[in-house]
Amino acid sequence: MNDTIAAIATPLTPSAIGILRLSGPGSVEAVDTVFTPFQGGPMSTRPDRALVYGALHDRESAVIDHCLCTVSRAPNSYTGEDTAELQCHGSPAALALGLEALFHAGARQAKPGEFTRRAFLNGKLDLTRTEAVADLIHAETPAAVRQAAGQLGGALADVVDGIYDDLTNLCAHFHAVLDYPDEDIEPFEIEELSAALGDAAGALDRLAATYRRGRLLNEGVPCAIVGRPNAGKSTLFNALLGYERAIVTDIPGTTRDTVEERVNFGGVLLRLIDTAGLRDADDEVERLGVERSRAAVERAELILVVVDSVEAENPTEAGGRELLDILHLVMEAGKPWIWIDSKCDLSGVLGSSVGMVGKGRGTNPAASVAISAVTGKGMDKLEEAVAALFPQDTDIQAGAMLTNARQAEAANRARSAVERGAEALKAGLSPDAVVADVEEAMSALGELTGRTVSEDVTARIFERFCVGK
Ligand SMILES: Nc1nc2c(ncn2[C@@H]2O[C@H](COP(=O)(O)OP(=O)(O)OP(=O)(O)O)[C@@H](O)[C@H]2O)c(=O)[nH]1
Ligand SMILES: [Mg+2]
Repeated sequence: MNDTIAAIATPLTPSAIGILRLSGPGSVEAVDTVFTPFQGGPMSTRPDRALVYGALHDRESAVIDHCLCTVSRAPNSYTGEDTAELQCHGSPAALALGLEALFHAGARQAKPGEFTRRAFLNGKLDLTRTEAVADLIHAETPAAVRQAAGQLGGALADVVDGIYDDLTNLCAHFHAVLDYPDEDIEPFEIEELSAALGDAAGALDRLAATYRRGRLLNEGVPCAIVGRPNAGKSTLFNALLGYERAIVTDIPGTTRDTVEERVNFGGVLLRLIDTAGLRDADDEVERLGVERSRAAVERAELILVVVDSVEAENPTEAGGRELLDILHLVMEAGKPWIWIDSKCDLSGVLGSSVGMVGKGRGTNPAASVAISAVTGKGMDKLEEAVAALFPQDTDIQAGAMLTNARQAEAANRARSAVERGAEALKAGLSPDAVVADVEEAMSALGELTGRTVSEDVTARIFERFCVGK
């Protein structure tokens, strides 16, 4: 970690501002080589965090920009090392020249996430906070931003550390009793111990339960649009995206393959999946498409069932049968679903036709709305229905949710270990056995925050970062 890294920290596209960033012991010296303040002495004579105006030059000393420079010295910086930043005009070509000049002055190209990795290794951020940095950069909805910002502020680390501290106390008392039998230390009452383990298990349960919501918030809700051929699925898909992504024709069987796109709808990040119309297809390509539609329903967390309201006015027997098959499939998936009467500009339906197939058969839809994807009528009702299914105001504090598989796995492992400890205690096993379980739970929680974590796990975490962060 003793070398100096540099990177362009902003996107490489012409923009108002572009930032060159440095971290490592040679940072200040490197900016002194490439940057000359218009007034006063070099950056090495300037205090931390002062913004200094001057000229940036390339390795041949030709001026390439007028920019601002600031330095923050160890340990009071993002990475905990000496750092410097050059705030230039956002010209990709000028930034590239500036970066090259910094390399010439002794820095090397930073790897993705290397600044934040150094911050973690120097104890500036625990692992939940470093993950929050990546989450914040990738957040696509206001709710995801608030969650990531809360986590960056330590909300998740506080919950985990709270449980960790309780378990530490428990272990410490145990060891005191076991290791110093002659001292006059009050032995643990079994009930007291069992209550403490119960509290920890309850807290870990609540923590583990936040994962579903946290995951959907960060990754988006997989949302399958299904229905019979020609029902208007692709038209709805395009209307939700706001552009003509999927092909729409009046020929049944237009969509052959599933198409997936992300969109923020009603504050909910949806991973919309347009599917091939579900029917008994003779054609091999369509049949494969229908299989994919079924698979999409199985992995969806929200299903939009599109029913052609024009057709529903003159239902055919075959059409009714196909619709029932679709409803069976949807109910088997056991996920929330919304009944959508499409093309209401043509049929004039105002309410919904749910009655037609018998409401109450299996699971009811969470909502039913009549829409016209062409005129936009009813789309606001659909938005409300989706927002109501994934409410943003929950009693979980912003940032105190588990949002990725790594965190959830560690929390579950901690929970199982605590439960095992509680069982062992009930079964009358020796305190040593209980302590071993509690220590295992602590080690799992330590992985969550990064107190105890292996090198390859951290490497995987930082792979998600961009260069310059
Ligand atoms: N007037 C009107 N026409 C619509 C509406 N939605 C869809 N259509 C028409 O219905 C036809 C079928 O629409 P698609 O969106 O391709 O239907 P689909 O469900 O994707 O069909 P497949 O891909 O074949 O399964 C097209 O001619 C659309 O223009 C609507 O809200 N109003
Ligand atoms: Mg289609």
